[in-house]
Amino acid sequence: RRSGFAGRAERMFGLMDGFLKNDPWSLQKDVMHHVEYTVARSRFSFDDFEAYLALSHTIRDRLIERWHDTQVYFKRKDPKRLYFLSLEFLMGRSLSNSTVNLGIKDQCADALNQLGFEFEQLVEQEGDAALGNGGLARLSACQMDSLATLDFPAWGYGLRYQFGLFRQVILDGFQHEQPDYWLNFGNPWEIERIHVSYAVKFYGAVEEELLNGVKRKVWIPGETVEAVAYDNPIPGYGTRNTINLRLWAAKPSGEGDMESYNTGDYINAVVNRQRAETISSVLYPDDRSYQGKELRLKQQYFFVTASTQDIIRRYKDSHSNFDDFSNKVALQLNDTHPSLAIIEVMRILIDEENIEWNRAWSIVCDSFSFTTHTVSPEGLEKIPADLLGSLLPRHLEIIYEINFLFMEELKKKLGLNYSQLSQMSIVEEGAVKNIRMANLSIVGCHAVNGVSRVHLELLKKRVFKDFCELWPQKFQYKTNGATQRRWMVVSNPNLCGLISKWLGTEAWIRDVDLLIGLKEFASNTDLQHEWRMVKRVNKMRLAEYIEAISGVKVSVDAMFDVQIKRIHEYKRQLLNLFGIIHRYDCIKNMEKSGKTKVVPRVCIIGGKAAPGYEIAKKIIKLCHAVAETINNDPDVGDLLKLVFIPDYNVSVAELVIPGSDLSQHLSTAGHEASGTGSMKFLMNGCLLLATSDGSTIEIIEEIGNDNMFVFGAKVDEVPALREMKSSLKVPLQFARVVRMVRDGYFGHKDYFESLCKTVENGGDFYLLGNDFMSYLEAQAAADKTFVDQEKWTRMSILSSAGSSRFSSDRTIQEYAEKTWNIEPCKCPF
Ligand code: 4GP
Repeated sequence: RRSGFAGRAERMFGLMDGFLKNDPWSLQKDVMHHVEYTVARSRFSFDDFEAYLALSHTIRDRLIERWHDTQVYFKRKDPKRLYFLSLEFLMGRSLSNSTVNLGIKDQCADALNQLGFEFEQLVEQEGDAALGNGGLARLSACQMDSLATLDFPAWGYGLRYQFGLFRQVILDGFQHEQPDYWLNFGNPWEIERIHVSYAVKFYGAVEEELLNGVKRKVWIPGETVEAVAYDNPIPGYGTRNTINLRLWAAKPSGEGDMESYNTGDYINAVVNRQRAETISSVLYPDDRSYQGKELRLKQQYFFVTASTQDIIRRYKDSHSNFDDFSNKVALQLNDTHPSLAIIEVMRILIDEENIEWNRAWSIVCDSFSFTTHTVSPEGLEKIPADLLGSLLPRHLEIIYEINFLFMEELKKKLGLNYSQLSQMSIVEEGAVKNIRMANLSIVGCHAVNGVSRVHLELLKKRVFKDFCELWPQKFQYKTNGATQRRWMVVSNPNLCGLISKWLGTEAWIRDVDLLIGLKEFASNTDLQHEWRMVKRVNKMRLAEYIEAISGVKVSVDAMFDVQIKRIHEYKRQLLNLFGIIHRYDCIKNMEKSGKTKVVPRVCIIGGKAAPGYEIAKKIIKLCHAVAETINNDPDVGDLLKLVFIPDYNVSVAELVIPGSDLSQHLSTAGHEASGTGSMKFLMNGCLLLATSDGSTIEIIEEIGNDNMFVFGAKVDEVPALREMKSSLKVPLQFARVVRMVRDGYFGHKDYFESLCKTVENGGDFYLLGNDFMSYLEAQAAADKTFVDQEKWTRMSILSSAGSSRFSSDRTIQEYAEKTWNIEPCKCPF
């Protein structure tokens, strides 16, 4: 009956854009409806936040409609689907992005204007969905946008943390962490699916059972909770396709109710059950460091089992056996965080679906692929075997079995080379026995991807050397990308208008290769003039923001020089600060006449430090201490300002990037797997000052060395420099700035001592001293170019023109063809 109705509806509405209309009048009517009946405020009196909620519900209705059409169509066509498993998604705000992708932003703005509201102001009412830490998490969000836009039949799966990444509050220059209550005022962008829920089992024991004469393992759990689905529609741009990001929340399970209540301890029983919710309560705020905590493991398994149960249920809805599983299902692991999915699918196939081991294993290997985001072996996740065995006893057995078979296979190939066998083993023996999640992922996946070309080279040479030699065909790379929809269209509408005007089309928003067309106008004085005007307006907006948050007034004639990213020693915010101190010192010691030649700078730094990362927190404090001195020094005035932007997140980036002239990417070569911030700056015509590292190497190839400021040791040079670092001569300028900090020029002498130590006496692991002079030269070149505004603007236009390779559309297209083997499935109505 349902399909009959669907067929009729399709005939009735087939050529129409669904039930809901998108002209300003219809939108306005729907907004008023939601004010009155959803937000439950009088239509004669509602404020900006209530208007935001009503508008969001209006958009959400349209998203749901498209979502339904897309899912019905996918179901009918039954294409191979991609399931993207990630423990982190940094989605940011949804309102602006959704209206852009639905192509109804102007209509919404009109509708609101007539009601006396400003669209841009309502956008500001929305908090960020910050369910992730940094690069890896924002990459997932960009890739979801590209998957939807390119019409791929994909689903994202993740965890619906009640508290996202902590809010960074700065008190007296020190970082303090506060909880992110992002769900407190409701979230109009999600759809709660009470009926889509799965039981999640923990602890207990494994027993053997005889079923029809066959021995079977049965896991008797000690605790059961429920995973409930929350769907977040992800609209594509210029298509009706709207895909799903399904996030799981933990709820107490209905099972066992009677038993606990009968004990008489009713209150305790209820309270204990409520504890189930803690599983999805908080995001771990560390990137690239793993502590083997039980809660983290619970989160991983919770999200993995709910997702795989859901995926298998969907597969079984239209298939009677597993013969076609790997032709219909691609499972992508975003880093090792979801790698228990390999074991979970194995467990379901052998224990619940009674599939024989070898067949199950080949289904698993054919379906799974994995992307790693790290360059260092220390960054790889390990889980203590004891912990895993107590929480997931059956899974540990399966891991041991997989490892046993893998070791047997290896022995045949490598002989009894025990050192190599132990390196490659999934189980790390030692005082504490650990499960190496990366080794498990490599063994259980048909493809392992790095996130830039040099990243793959490093994996081959260092991190996964033995595995690369064993299975060279498994290892590939897909250079990361960022979506131009959010990072250009949403965050820099003026620049987009200008680009479309000069290209004579908006088609580049879907077909990003068209951006290269800007190249031929790079020297055109009219374009250059308009280009500078757009930048100036964006800088004014940023200057207002800076004044509002810090009280510091900055001049838009100065060069806006930005470094925004997580605070890490390898990202070398400290190098930036040392450069700023050097600049300050030079200005202080300059004659008056010399000062007229100084290019004024506004240095902007933003980023969060992991709560337990002491050195990173000291870097934040140093930034504030230096800013305090510089910004209040009348000798310096507008020649130099330093501002720390607190609580850096996606929306802050959307404001800062379009208003930047120069952006810094300073990682010690060989440490940044890819880097995606640089791509967003590039798209927006900000010049890059960067080391040859990660994806920057490919950016240099694309736009040329002379269109950016490259400095520092190269990837291949770093290991030798590190060996020699205790004998390397530190430049005087470097020694001087470090001494200024050490001697208390910026106060807090004792507090900064350990920070100074990280770069002194041969301890300079990240080679700040080595790269310092080259860094200053690059900075001087940037100053010199900035004075020549024509040249600067030309380089800026060429940066945008050359950015198309760094769109996540390109990344996703490559994954689709080379790793997932999926094809577009475009919803026709
Ligand atoms: C980051 C990498 O550090 C960065 O180079 C890369 O661009 C990004 O992933 C996306 O691939 N890693 C993380 C992490 O964010 O948590 O390991």
